[in-house]
Amino acid sequence: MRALIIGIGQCGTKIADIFSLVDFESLAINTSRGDLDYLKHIPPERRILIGESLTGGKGVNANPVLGREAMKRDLPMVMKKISSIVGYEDVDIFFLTFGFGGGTGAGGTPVLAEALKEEYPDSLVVAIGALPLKEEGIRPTINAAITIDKLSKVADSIIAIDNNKLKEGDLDISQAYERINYTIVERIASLLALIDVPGEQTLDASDLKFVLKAFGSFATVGYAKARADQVKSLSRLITRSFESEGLYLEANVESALYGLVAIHGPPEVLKARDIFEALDELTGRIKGKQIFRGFYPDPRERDVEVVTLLSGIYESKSIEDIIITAKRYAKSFMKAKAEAEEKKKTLLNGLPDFDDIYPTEEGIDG
Ligand SMILES: Nc1nc2c(ncn2[C@@H]2O[C@H](COP(=O)(O)OP(=O)(O)OP(=O)(O)O)[C@@H](O)[C@H]2O)c(=O)[nH]1
Ligand SMILES: [Mg+2]
Repeated sequence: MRALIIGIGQCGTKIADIFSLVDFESLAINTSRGDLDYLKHIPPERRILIGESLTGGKGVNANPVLGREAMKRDLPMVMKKISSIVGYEDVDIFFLTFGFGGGTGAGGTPVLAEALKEEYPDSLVVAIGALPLKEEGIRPTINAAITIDKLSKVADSIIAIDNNKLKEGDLDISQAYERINYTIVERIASLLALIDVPGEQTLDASDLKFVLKAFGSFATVGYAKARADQVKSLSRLITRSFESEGLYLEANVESALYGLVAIHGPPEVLKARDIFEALDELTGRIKGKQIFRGFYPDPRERDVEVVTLLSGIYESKSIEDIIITAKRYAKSFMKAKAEAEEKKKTLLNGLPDFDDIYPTEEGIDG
């Protein structure tokens, strides 16, 4: 199972940088030279500055039109770099990490996703994006809504992380971002660590790809962990992994089409009856009724860890809030713009040109 992580924009490259720390192949792309310099773990030759001719390396200031243009202009350079990293061994999944609310990530990610799908038709492209905080205002919300629309047409799945879930703790914003970024990496890394490894009943890359190939709908990764000697009910732990406390997205898990559950822990806790009971319940709850499962008994392990991937989700309050707010704003903005244009036309209508007022000077005509 081979994954390549590509971070776009500041939020995305910060997340990719953590992936690099835990030994994933990662690449950072940004319009801001300063933000690229700030990364700690991705080696300098894997940091790509795009749109320099457009922005002078200073970022795009939350303007996705510039972010899109920067990615388009430098796409040949970006694709060449990716091809040199990919080499002769196939990549199963490209994970694109980014913030939905900014300019570089929101504008550039759909352009790159489309190019990757074209160049690597057998690989999956999965977008992992952070949704803006409500307090950030209308612009990030618009950026997010339009980017969701674009990605839903090119990506295989969109794993959206709702930053509004940050507010549930009492951390300051940068600590809170940090926490959410680590959580994203921990979840995806735990999931990928259980693919293609020997076990009782295991998951392989094709299972994971099947689940994530969900026509640009939403996916979410849940997680639960407990000390083995404190697990009273394995069924409860599995259930907890896919309930909202585990997910960072307000979503109706019952609208999911596919699921994948991986359980890792000491053999005496992984009792077949408990596992099947919990998985039966989950299978019954989700619309698609298809759950892939992997059990990994490990005598050295003292913790029980459950990773749950649900995909094909189309009901999410986090997403709906953004789309509805963006549509409402767009409608009133378009109306205000049309009124302004109409007003200008009426106001200026009937003015003469200079020539109607000033007699032609001798010397101009001949
Ligand atoms: N989870 C998380 N969200 C972040 C982080 N940094 C920024 N964001 C969110 O991402 C959005 C801003 O995206 P950025 O990545 O900063 O913007 P960018 O893609 O670099 O684009 P420009 O700065 O406009 O060039 C906002 O909605 C923030 O809430 C982070 O480290 N973690
Ligand atoms: Mg930036």
